[in-house]
Amino acid sequence: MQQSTDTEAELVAAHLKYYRLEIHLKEGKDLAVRDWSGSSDPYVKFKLGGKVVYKSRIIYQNLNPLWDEKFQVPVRNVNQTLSLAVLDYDVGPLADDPMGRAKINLSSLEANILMEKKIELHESNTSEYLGYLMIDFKLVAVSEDELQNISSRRKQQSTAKRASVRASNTKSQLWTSVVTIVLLEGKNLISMDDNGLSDPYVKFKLDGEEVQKQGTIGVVVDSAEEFNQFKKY
Ligand SMILES: [Ca+2]
Ligand SMILES: [Ca+2]
Repeated sequence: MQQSTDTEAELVAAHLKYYRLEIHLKEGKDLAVRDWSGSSDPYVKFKLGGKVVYKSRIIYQNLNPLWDEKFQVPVRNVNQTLSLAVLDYDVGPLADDPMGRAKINLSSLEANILMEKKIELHESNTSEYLGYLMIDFKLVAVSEDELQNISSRRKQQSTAKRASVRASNTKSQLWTSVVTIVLLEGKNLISMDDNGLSDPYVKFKLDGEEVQKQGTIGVVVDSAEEFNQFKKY
């Protein structure tokens, strides 16, 4: 009887040789200042096997951000390191400022038990205190089928996310491309007509395409001297 139970347990163990890593990114504390404002816009990037497996949302202007984000990562091999980096989101072409990183050896996590961890952040080129993150981890043994399911669910989610990011980018393009131009005045323009004056107008082009043609406008002349100069043309 005992022997048959052992065999069953062995069968189950052999069947469940993969894992799903449940991660609950809770919060950050005492994070580093990376903006002129005296604060930062932190987000966390998780990598497994050199691939980014999750990016948290950005919490603007906050050194004690509350993320409260949960996600799952399929794990084929438990002898891997999960690395995470906290970054300060900045507008512009330059890379976001590093705010500290950390590594978690997956084999150090006990399977099927919720591990609440305080992750101290560090950066190799500085001894500056960078604060810490509070993260819960749970490594759950799963079958290959379950692992496949998690992978395909994640793919669907990231496709949906990309589509919604694309949609919101289109929306923001419509709005960020509105430029208000106030045409104030022209000075010292050239006379082109027989009467020594001109009937000036201004064309605006964007990417070679005419977007607005201003009709005849009045030329502002501030002084008699300027008017005389104007007449000389
Ligand atoms: Ca910055
Ligand atoms: Ca920033």
